[in-house]
Amino acid sequence: MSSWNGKVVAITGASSGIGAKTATLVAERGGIPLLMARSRAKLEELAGRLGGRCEAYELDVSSTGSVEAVFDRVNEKHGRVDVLINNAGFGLFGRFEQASIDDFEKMMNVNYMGIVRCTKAVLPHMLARGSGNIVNIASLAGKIGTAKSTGYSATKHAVLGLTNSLRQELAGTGITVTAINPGPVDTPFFDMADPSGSYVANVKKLMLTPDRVAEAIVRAVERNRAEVDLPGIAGFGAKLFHLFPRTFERVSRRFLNLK
Ligand code: NJP
Repeated sequence: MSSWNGKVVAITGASSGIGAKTATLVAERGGIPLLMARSRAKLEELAGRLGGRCEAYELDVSSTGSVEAVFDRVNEKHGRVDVLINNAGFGLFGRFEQASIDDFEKMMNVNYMGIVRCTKAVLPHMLARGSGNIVNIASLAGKIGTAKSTGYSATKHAVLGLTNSLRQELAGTGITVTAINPGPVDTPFFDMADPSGSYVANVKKLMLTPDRVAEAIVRAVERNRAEVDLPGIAGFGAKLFHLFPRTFERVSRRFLNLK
């Protein structure tokens, strides 16, 4: 029997891309995916397709009230969340001087504060039960800065700081904390991040599929992995960057300026 069988799995950003694929895999393995995002119609359509015990919850992770109300309902109904997959997020690429303060605030409020809000909503219950998995979808952008990504990259650096610190705090509690760091993934993310399509054209050949990222998320939970970089070779690049940052920046300048 799959280790997902009967597990209550809350997935934010489940109306599209990586979140929707992850929900599909969880449902296939016998888990109970709780699909969360703002687009109710998309969630209901996916829940209908997945069938079984899948549920849809309209959720805006940028609102503390919305997060508290949704997780209160979940706790009333299920009494627990076994796995929280903090996946909701978006990016707006552009040069620093052209990006508005509002863009910086909105990305941080969803990508980083959204994770803070959802994690706060489930953690007390996980601690009381002495078990749980928290998975944060960060990014390779949380490890290496690239041009036109000052706002987005900062949110993902923040997510990794949170993830690594929380893992230390929760050691020995029975709760695991995992970071998933993909490179570019072929999802509707780029409709907003790269409306001109120029970045997508530059990295099209390197793009991961959302299925591959979803598989990695599921496997990371099954194996209690602390962190997964995708693809692995890009993770090696991130390690080189941390060892030799200035040399790496010099040698990889063209690659770090594809947006
Ligand atoms: O993007 P997309 P991905 N409250 O646009 C939801 C990271 N990542 O699957 O609310 C609640 O298909 C939105 O739903 P809706 C990325 O940073 C990506 O690629 O209905 N939900 C939708 O379901 C993000 O953290 C790439 O509009 C909110 C989902 O988020 C995660 O992967 C590379 C929300 C976004 O689905 C999933 O992105 C990488 C809110 N306020 C990391 N705002 C990549 N694609 O290249 C948005 O390294 N959502």
